[in-house]
Amino acid sequence: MADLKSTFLDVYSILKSDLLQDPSFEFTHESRQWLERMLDYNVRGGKLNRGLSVVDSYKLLKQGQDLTEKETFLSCALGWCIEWLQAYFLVLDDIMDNSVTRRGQPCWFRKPKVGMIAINDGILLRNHIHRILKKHFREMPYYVDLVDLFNEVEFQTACGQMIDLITTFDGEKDLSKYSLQIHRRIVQYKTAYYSFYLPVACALLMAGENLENHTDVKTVLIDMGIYFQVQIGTDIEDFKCSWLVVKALERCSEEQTKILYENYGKAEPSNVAKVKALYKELDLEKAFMEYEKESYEKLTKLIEAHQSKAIQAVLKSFLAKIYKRQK
Ligand code: GPP
Ligand code: MG
Ligand code: MG
Ligand code: MG
Repeated sequence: MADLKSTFLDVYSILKSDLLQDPSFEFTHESRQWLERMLDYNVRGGKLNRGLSVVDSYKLLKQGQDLTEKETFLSCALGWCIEWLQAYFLVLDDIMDNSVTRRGQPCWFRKPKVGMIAINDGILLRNHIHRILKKHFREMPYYVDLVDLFNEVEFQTACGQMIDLITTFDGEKDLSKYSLQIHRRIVQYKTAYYSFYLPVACALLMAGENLENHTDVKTVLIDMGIYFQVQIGTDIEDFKCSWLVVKALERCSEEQTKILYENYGKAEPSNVAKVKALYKELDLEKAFMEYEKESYEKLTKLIEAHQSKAIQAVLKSFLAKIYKRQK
């Protein structure tokens, strides 16, 4: 594992140096320096889970066969394309959300001398994905499918971001439009496609599969992605449409609904504390544990019904990673 990560990071250095020498642009020392700093801050700085899972998934699809050097390089490069995609989303999302920190550091647009240049950096990060694909995958029979996949997933994520934004900031704060259904749609489009489906879809394409034959795999992964967000989404201060708040709304008495309306989406610790106390009163922890158990059992059944053992192994490795997070 430590070994895979260092291989993965070596591939980053190669991809970065390609981009810094891209023959379609005449770099100056200054522009090359800007780009390198921007990439190291936003792309390399992540946890790399999504990217590494392309390599893991591809290995599992190869059923223990050793990967050739080229296969290792290409699966790492695809993993990095997902990391680039995520960096692009997060750089822009932090501006839209007016966030302060990301991964314990200032958001990129908060850095001195960056500001709104971060918007263009986001656009560049998006373009880099297609520079990388063109350079390393153009000759592959699955090149067109790969380009199409990245475009589809980007489109779905931007639509998810749209419904997140228009639900969360609709002039005034209105909890009455929040429901499990809207919560599900937001997290499905905003994170599940690019975080869960995309890595496996990349590995499937590399293994020569046709994605149209794998809609069942997509369904399972999207469901896992939704569960993953339920697990981590709290966001009381930001007035987010989280699973917890919609579950709370389902269970509230009139009196409790009033407390929720008065305190949800406010930054003051006393308001947040009142919402948390209400969650406790409503026993949301138990509701969550029931939901978790149900979804785990449902997903396990779906996975075990799959005809391919190799694909079962890929899906099970995802399942194991997310269901042990909080334990
Ligand atoms: C992060 O969601 C947003 C995305 C991953 C998608 C952004 C898409 C764009 C087209 C820009 P969040 O704001 O809920 O997460 P965080 O708390 O990490 O900012
Ligand atoms: Mg955000
Ligand atoms: Mg956001
Ligand atoms: Mg958040």
